[in-house]
Order: sequence, then structure tokens, then C-alpha cells
Amino acid sequence: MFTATTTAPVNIACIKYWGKRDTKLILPTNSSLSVTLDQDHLRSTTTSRADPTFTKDRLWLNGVEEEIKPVGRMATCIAEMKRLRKELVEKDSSAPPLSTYFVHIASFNNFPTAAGLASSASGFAALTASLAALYELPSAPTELSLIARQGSGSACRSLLGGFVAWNAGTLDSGLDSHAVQIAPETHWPDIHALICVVSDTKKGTSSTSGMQRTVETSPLLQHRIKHVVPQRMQDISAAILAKDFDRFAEITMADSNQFHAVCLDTSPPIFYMNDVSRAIIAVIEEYNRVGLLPENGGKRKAAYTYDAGPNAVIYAPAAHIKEIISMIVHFFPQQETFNDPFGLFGAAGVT
Ligand code: 2P0
Repeated sequence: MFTATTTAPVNIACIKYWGKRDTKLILPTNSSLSVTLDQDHLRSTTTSRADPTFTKDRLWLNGVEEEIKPVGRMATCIAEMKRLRKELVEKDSSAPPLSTYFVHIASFNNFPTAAGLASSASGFAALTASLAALYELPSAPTELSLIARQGSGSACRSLLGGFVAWNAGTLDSGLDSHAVQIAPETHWPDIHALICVVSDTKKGTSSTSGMQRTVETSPLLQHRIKHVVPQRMQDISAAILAKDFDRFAEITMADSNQFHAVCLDTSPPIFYMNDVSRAIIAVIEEYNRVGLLPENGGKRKAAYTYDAGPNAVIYAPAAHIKEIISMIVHFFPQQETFNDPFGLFGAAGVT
């Protein structure tokens, strides 16, 4: 019996991925950049097992068996990992021929699935990492990111810690569409992420179908791809390397807002934020307006960002976290407005 267990954390994008130029290989229309949260809070844990007695590949998500569709994303990732194992065995004939055995894979999330909290990102990253461990592959995270990407685009970024860019790439093969680390988690440990769970129910429009509709119908997306994201990728990378939170926050909030504008520019429009999400934006904007006054230091103190769902992620330096939590709890008393069965509200993912 051969078995391996690994975990992979959630990542939260500051420059959003939204749109594919190749839906099979999962090649994006623009580069993106995210922060990988630390392993303690939001993560997927995946165990893979290969055994000559298994009669087919099988998968369990949170204890429930899911079908592995023959030409689906899961099957692609498994096949790609078996191909790498086969290559390894061809070089070293003493290595057991694990790629010829079927695998059983069990994955658990410690947070609500499909609530806009990037479960597919950590899920496919953990799957790829656990098969890499099972097959004892020497591959670097960037190399593995090429495979995780084919499970779910954003998954490629969860294979690396800290601040991670997914370069869109230009090749039709997708071989240059991979994740690279801009800075490790140790570079800027002062940044914290507050996850405000506004709703933990499954979202209405899946990212996969939503972004395709945007590619087909939104003129704003074309402007974003050509004229906005390339400069933002450079600017936010520079802000991260310089630990310039004010600039990091300015770009992160602008990009979240443009991503949701692009959703609204889609036909029919897609709405991911709700009234509570928008009210949190108003609170953070006001907090920053006061912070930007010369007598208060002239800098932004927090940055909100929203993915394909209503939940807010607030990035802030450690010094402001307590104040932000009291402010959010004051304006949004949890019993009344938050359904927080997982106790995630206020959980700081420190990177
Ligand atoms: C991101 N999102 O960059 C953006 C921001 C949602 C909003 O990546 O079709 O689940 O599996 O490649 O990776 C969600 O997209 O989509 C996503 P697929 P995925 O984090």
C-alpha cells in the first residue's frame, strides 16, 4: 500500500483571474496575483493511495464519493500525474510502477465549500501535491502548478506560499502559464487577512460558467485585459516588494471593484456581492478616508477584496486588525447579520 497526505491553503486574489482563452487547458485571459493564506485556517487536506488491488480511480470529497468524469478536470490531473510517475519509472526501473495502479483519493476542506472561498483552489492544489508526494516526484511547485491549473485555474497559485503571481503566458501549449512566487510569506508577515463570512451558502453562478459568459459578452473585460491588468501586476508586485501597504491596498480594492464591474458588464449580469458586502466596502472606504487625512498619517489602513461570492476578505497590517474587527462587529452584529457556523469570522490568515 502506497499512501501520501498533504494540505494546501486557500489563496485570495488581489489581481483577479476572470476569463479563459483556452477552456480545456485552463489558460487565462490575464495574469493574476494572490496571497496564500497560512495553513492554520482555511485548507484542504488530501490523501492519495495507490494499490494494485484497486479496480478504478475513486474520489471522496468531505466524505462523500464523487464521480470522476472520464474527460473531466479531475481525470486530467490524475492522468498528468501518472504520466510524470511513468517518466520517473522509465528513468529508474527500481521504482514501483505506481502509475499502473488505480488511486483512491479523499479530500477534506475545513471551511464551507463553494461559498466563494476558493475551495477548488486549495482542493486541486492539495490533490496535485498529494499525488506528487505519493509518486515521489521531484517536481518544483511551479512545475506542479501547470497541472493544478488544469484542475482549476486559481489552484495553480495555492501550490506556493506568500505572494504568488500566475503568469497568463502566451503559448498555446500552456507551458508558460504557471505560478511563481513574488515574495515568500516571511517577507511581509505583518499583513493579516480577515475573512468575513457574509454567507456560507453555495453561490448562484459558478466561476467557470460566469467567466465564460463574461469573455463572450463584456467589452469592459477586453479593456481590463489589455489596458489595466498588465500595469497593475507590475505595480502591486513593486508594492509587495517595498512593503508599501497603502499602494497594495489601493490596487487590491481597485481590482476587486473592476472584477465586479466586469461581472455587471456581463450579459445577463452577474451579481456576487450583496447589501452586506457593499456595506462592508463603505465601512472600509470611510476608515481609509480618515486614515488618509494628513493628521492621521495619510495612508490607507485596510483593503477589502471580494471573489465570486458575497464574503469579504480584508487585508490589513497587524496594528489595525483589532480596530477593524471591533468596527465590523459594531456595524454588523454577528447574531443578526452573519451566519458564521464555522467560526471563521475574525480568523486571521497570516502570511
Ligand atoms: C481569482 N476567482 O483570481 C478569481 C477571482 C474568482 C474571482 O479564480 O474555471 O474557480 O476552475 O478555472 O479557479 C475562480 O475561478 O475557475 C477564481 P476555474 P476558478 O481567485
